[in-house]
Amino acid sequence: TRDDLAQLENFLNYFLAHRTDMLAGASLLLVEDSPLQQRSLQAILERRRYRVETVGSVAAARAAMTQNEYELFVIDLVLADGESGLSLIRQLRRRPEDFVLNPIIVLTGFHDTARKNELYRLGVNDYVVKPPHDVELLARVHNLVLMRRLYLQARERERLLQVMAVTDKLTGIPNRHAYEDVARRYFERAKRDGKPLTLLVVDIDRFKRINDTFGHAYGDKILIEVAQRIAKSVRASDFLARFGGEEFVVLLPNCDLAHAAKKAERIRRDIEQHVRDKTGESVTVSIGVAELAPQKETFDEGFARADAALYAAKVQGRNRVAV
Ligand code: GH3
Ligand code: MG
Ligand code: MG
Ligand code: MG
Ligand code: MG
Repeated sequence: TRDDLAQLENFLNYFLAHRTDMLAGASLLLVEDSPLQQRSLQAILERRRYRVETVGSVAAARAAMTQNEYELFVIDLVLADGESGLSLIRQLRRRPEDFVLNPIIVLTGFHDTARKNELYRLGVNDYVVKPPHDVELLARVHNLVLMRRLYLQARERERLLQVMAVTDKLTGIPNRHAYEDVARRYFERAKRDGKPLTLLVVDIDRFKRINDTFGHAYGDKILIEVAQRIAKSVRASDFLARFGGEEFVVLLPNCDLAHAAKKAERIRRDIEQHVRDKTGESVTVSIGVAELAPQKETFDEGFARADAALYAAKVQGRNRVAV
């Protein structure tokens, strides 16, 4: 009834007023061959400030789709020259996520159940019989645009959380969580393949003094520099992570103890030469190296040997590599 529709319109207005950012400027592709229908549909949709592009044929729709991304497709079934919107619908339903990413409303004069069912089976999201009522069409359009945007928002949030979970915020390199995961996998692989796997534990020397002398923020800056220096020295197959405070770990697959010690020495020298504090004094690191023995020990036991080597390097005077 008219009252119901007025109420629905009120609701829609309320909804839109509070979710303008969720629906603002949505881009729609209207595939409709009748100029008269084109004008009236466009007027309805543009009243809600949707950006509507209108095409009259399958070919024009295909061309538009290669140029632009659309948040919703409103597709008429019978197009000019006896063409059918079905081929477009099939094209828009190739991947499972198309149902959400390429929502489709079929707009048609047909309203028999068999046809409706066939279209739903093809994966269209909605079906509106012509001539559509403004409010109904807009409600359906809003639902689908909102669904798509919420989905993309959730997906992006999920992606960000996944990255955040494994990244150290300060230095941007993998964090301890990532390290533990990767270490377990590298260790299992080395055990299986019988290939060497070595571990470096890198600890900045007298870092507390840097913080105490120049402040915590300056200490952070040094931490970032050291992380970047180490990152530059390791290969893509090597795995660098921030283990904790001013300690880093590097996993070197297919690298034996002698090579790992050489690599550690290069890292040590590189930092000594290139990382300096405000007064021009070198920032240095001590590095403990251990080749893990996956056949004979657990990862933690191997780690303990690298950590013991690091302790030895500290005791021996710092700024050195110990095996
Ligand atoms: P050593 O040569 O024996 O390793 O001495 P050290 O001072 O480096 O070692 P210690 O473990 O005594 O101190 C580490 C310091 O690192 C203490 C802590 O405040 C600082 N630290 C840990 N995490 C951060 C951080 O994220 N930012 C800054 N600026 N400092 C940190
Ligand atoms: Mg038509
Ligand atoms: Mg310490
Ligand atoms: Mg230290
Ligand atoms: Mg430490």
